[in-house]
Amino acid sequence: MKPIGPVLEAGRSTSPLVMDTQCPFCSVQCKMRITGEFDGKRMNYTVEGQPNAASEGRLCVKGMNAYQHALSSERILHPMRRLPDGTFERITWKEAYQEIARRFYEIQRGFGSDAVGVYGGGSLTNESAYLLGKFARVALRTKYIDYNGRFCMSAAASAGNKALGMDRGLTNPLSDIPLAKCIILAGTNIAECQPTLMPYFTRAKEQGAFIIAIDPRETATTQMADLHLQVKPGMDAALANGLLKVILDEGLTDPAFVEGRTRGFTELAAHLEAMDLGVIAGMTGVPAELIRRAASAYGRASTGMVFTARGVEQQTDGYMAVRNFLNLVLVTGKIGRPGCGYGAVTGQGNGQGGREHGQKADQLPGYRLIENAADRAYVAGVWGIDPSELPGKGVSAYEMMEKVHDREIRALFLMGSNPIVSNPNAVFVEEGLKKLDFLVVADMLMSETAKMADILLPASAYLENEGTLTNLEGRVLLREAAREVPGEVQHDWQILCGVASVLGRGRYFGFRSAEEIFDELRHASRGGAADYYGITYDRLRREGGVYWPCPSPDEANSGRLFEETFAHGDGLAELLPVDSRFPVETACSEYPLYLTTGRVLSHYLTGVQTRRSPSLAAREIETFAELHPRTARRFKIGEGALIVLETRRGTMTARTRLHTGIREDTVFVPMHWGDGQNVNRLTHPALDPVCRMPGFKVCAVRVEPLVTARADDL
Ligand SMILES: Nc1nc2c(c(=O)[nH]1)N[C@H]1C(S)=C(S)[C@@H](COP(=O)(O)OP(=O)(O)OC[C@H]3O[C@@H](n4cnc5c(=O)[nH]c(N)nc54)[C@H](O)[C@@H]3O)O[C@H]1N2
Ligand SMILES: Nc1nc2c(c(=O)[nH]1)N[C@H]1C(S)=C(S)[C@@H](COP(=O)(O)OP(=O)(O)OC[C@H]3O[C@@H](n4cnc5c(=O)[nH]c(N)nc54)[C@H](O)[C@@H]3O)O[C@H]1N2
Ligand code: SF4
Ligand SMILES: [Mo]
Repeated sequence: MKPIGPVLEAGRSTSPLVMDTQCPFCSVQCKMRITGEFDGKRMNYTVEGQPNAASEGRLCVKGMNAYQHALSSERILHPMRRLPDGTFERITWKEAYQEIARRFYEIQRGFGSDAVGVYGGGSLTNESAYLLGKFARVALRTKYIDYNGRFCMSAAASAGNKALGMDRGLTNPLSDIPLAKCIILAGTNIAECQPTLMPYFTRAKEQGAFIIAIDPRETATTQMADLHLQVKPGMDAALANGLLKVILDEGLTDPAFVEGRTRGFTELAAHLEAMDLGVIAGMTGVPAELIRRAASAYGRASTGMVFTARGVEQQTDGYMAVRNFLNLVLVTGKIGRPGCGYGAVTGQGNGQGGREHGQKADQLPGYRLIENAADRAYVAGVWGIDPSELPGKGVSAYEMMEKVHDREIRALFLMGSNPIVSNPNAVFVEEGLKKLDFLVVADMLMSETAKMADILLPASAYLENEGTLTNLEGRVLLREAAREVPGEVQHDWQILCGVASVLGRGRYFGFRSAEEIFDELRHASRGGAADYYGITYDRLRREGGVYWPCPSPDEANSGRLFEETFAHGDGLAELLPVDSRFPVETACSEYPLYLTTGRVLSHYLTGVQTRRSPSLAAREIETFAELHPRTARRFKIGEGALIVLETRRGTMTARTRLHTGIREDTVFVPMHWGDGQNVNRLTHPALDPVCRMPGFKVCAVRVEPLVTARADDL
C-alpha cells in the first residue's frame, strides 16, 4: 500500500508517489495513473490515462483533476458531532457508534423499525451498495431504503426490464458504435458528460454514420450531429411517436424481427395509425419534415443504435418515453447484432452496479425483487435469516423525503449523496431534513446535507477504497486502493459493519475486506438477472473487466445481449403503445418559459467534489442561466446580468449566458451548485407513476432582472 497522500504529508515525501486508480466521476470509469512529485516546496501532480477497454486510455478534464478534491485539506478526517450552534466537535469512533446505536434504538423503540430510513448513492462500490441494502434490511430491519440513482436511471431501468426483460445500460459493447450507420442521441450530452466516449462516435461518422441529436438546445454533442431535432422540453414520447409513425407509414419496419422476436405489434400499429404527424410536429416543436428525415434515415440504415439519457428519462413520463424509443429499436429490428442496439447512458461511476444489488426500495441483490417470495427466500438463505424477517418494499427517494416531512421517517442514515441539492423541490426537502430527530451522514467532504448531520462519519475516497464498479456497458471493473486512508477515515463498508455491530447484528456483518463482501454478493446475485457469480477479484485482475451476466467462473460474454432471445420467459420483447402527453406543468402567462436542467463539462452532480478542485472550479465558478438573446430582450435582460428565476416552488438567482442555440421558450440551468444557486429550489416534485422519477427536465418558470434599473438602460 502506498503511503498516505502528499497534501496531508507535504514536505516529507521525496520519492514519486504513484497511484493507479479509476476516475471517481462518470460511468465510463476511465483508468488513470496519478504521480505526485515533491520539488522541494510542494507536490506536483501528473495524471495519465491508462489503457482499458472503454476509454482506450483517454481522460477528460474532470479525470485529470480528480486528485484535487481527494487530496484536499477539506477532507473530513475524523468523526464529528454537531453542536447546537451548528459547529462540529471532534469525537471518537466509539462515541460516534454508541450515539448512533442509542438514538436509532430509541427512535425505533418509540416509532417502529421503519422510523429509521437509509439513503445511498451510485458512487458507492458494488460492495458498499450491496452491504447498504443488507444493512437496512438486516441490521436496521427497515423497509425505507432508496438512493440517488432513482433520479438517474429509474426510467430507463424500468423500461428496459419491461420491454426487454433486463436492464443493463448498453445492450452492446462500445466497440459496436463505429459499426452503426445511423445513431440517435436522445437527451444525451455525451460530449460533456462522457467525453472520453466521443471518439467512438467520430469513428462512426468517418465510416458514414448519420447522427441525429434530440435536445432543446445546442450542445457540443448536437454540434456533431447531421440532424438536430430541437424538441420542446418534455415532449420526447410524442416525438418518438412521430418517428414511429413515419417508419410504419413508409414500410421501414423489419417484419421478420417483429414477427419472430416481439409481441404487441398489432396494438402499436393501430395506435400509430390514429396519429397525425402535423399534430405531433405542433406538440413537439419539431417540423414534420425533420421528423420524416430522421425516421427515414434511421429506418433505412442497415445498422443503427439509439441512446437515451436524462433528457428523455428525467420526465414524469420518462418510463413511457424510453419505452417509445425501445419501440423504435424493436420495430426496425436494430438490436442483438453488430452495430445495432439500445443504450441508456448510465450516469454515475457505479450507476449501473449501484442499482443491481439492493439499494433500491423494491430490490434485493442480483436484481431480485423484495416482493417476490422465491427471491426473498433465496437472499434470506444467503444472509442466514428467515425470509419473514425481511421487510417489504419501501418508497422511492423523493417519497422518502415526503415521509421525512410527515415525520414518519424520524432518523436517516445517509451514505454517498447530497439530497438537499439533488432532490426536486429542494426547499421542501430541506425543511423536512431539519425536522429529523437524528441524521447520520457518511461523506468525505462537507456537503450541504452533511452540514445538517448530527453525526458526521469520515468516509474514504476512491483513491483509498478498494472495490468493484460496473461501467455503462455492464462491465465490472476492480478499482484497487491506491493509498492508505488519511486521518481516522474508514471505508463505507467498515462503517456499515461498525454500526451493525453496535446495533447487535454484528454476526451478519463480520467482513474483513471488500473482497469478502464481493464473495457474498456473488452468491446473493447467483441465478438473478444481474448474476455476478462467475466474477472474482482474481479474474478481474487477470482480465481487466468482465461483463455481467456471468453465471460461471469459466465463462465470458461478448457484451452483446439479445442475439437470440430477450430476457422475458417467452424470449420475446414487448412493444407498447405510448401516449403523446404534455408535461405536468406547462408554460402559462404567469410562468411563460420552460426551465430545463443538466450539466456542464467541468462539474460533477451537486459539485461537492468538483467545486473543491481549484482547476475545475476556475472553469465554472458559479451557476448560469442559458437563454436565447430574443428571449432575453423580451424580458429586458442583458448578457451576464443577474436574474431571478421563479417557479411555483421557489426562486434562485443566476447570471445569464445568451446563446442562439437554445429554444426561445426554454431556459437551461446546470445543477452543480447549492444554496441560493440550487436549481432544484425551482423544480417540480411530480413523479413518474411507474418508476417514480421526478421531472427534473421541465417545469414552468418566469425570469426577471435582479436589478431592474440596469435593465431599463437596455
Ligand atoms: N460533466 C459531467 N458529466 C457527468 C455528470 C456531471 O454532473 N457532469 N453526471 C453524470 C451523471 S450522474 C449522469 S446521470 C449523466 C447525465 O448525462 P446527460 O443525461 O447526458 O446530461 P444532462 O445534461 O442532464 O442532460 C442531457 C441533455 O438533455 C437535454 N434536455 C433537457 N431537456 C430535455 C428534453 O425534454 N428532451 C430531450 N431530448 N433533451 C433534453 C439537455 O439540454 C442536455 O443537453 O452524466 C454523467 N456525467
Ligand atoms: N435539477 C436536477 N437535479 C438532478 C439531476 C438533474 O439532471 N437535474 N440529476 C440527478 C442525477 S442523474 C443524480 S445521479 C443525482 C445525484 O445527486 P447526489 O447523489 O446528491 O450527488 P453527488 O454530488 O454525487 O453527491 C454525492 C455525495 O457523496 C459523496 N461521496 C462521493 N463518493 C463517495 C463514497 O464513495 N462514499 C461516501 N460515503 N460518500 C461519497 C460526495 O462527496 C457527495 O457529497 O442528482 C439528481 N438531481
Ligand atoms: S469524468 Fe468520466 S469520462 Fe471523464 S475521466 Fe472521469 S470517468 Fe472518464
Ligand atoms: Mo445520474
